[in-house]
Amino acid sequence: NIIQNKRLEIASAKAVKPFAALLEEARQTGRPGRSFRQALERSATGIIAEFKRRSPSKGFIHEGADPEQVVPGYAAAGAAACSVLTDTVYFGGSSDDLVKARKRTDIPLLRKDFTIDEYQIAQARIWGADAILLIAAVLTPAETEKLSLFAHSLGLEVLLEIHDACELNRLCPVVDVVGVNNRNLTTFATDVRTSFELAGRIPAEYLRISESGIGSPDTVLRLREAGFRGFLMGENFMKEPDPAAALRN
Ligand code: IGP
Repeated sequence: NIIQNKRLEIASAKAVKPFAALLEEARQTGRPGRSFRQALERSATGIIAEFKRRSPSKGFIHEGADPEQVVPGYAAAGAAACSVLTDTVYFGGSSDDLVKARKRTDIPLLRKDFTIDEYQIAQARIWGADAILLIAAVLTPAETEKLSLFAHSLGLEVLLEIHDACELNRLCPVVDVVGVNNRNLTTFATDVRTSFELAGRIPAEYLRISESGIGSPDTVLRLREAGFRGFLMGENFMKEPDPAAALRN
């Protein structure tokens, strides 16, 4: 499965470059950190536009898309921040996509991957991310806190993703943003009702975002009324020949 594969990927990366060396490099990557949370607070749109070539549920979405064109296009079209998939096996992304996106834009970038190890967080810093994703469903509360603190030590913010009420107990003060994933992880079906149901149960000190299956301005409006300040949208834009134009319009 995805997580087992991640463990193997991390182990082979460590064999090439040990963690200590990577960490040293990450610490020397001098770059003013952009706040993902603040960008959402200050944005008129709250849109987090995602660069995603394919997905396990949909297969190919836009295999040949160019991050150097799409990501700055998203920014120009008003995205508050962008999310870039770096998983290769399931999502067709890579470190290269994030590095290229970083070269072309100044808005905050989220490294979208299945983060289970500090190693990936140091990589994210080197590749130019401002924030990382932690998925409550695959981490213990202790791991969530440990990885969050490590991210902060490198100047990165943390998006914690939950997808049902059972995971509400994972919220810990060290996370910066809480995302409700509308995708059912077993069936892969999306239903924005998940966000409406969980909205009121997430304490107000967390900035809330809604993720997946958002496809219309009307849905964004209703989610905003329910208290969400960010809207993570991928397929809705990436399925178009010109993803940035799809956001612009
Ligand atoms: C975007 P959509 O339905 O707009 O393409 O969804 C994003 O929420 C989705 O890609 C996502 C995801 C994830 C991908 C949410 N959580 C975790 C990989 C890993």
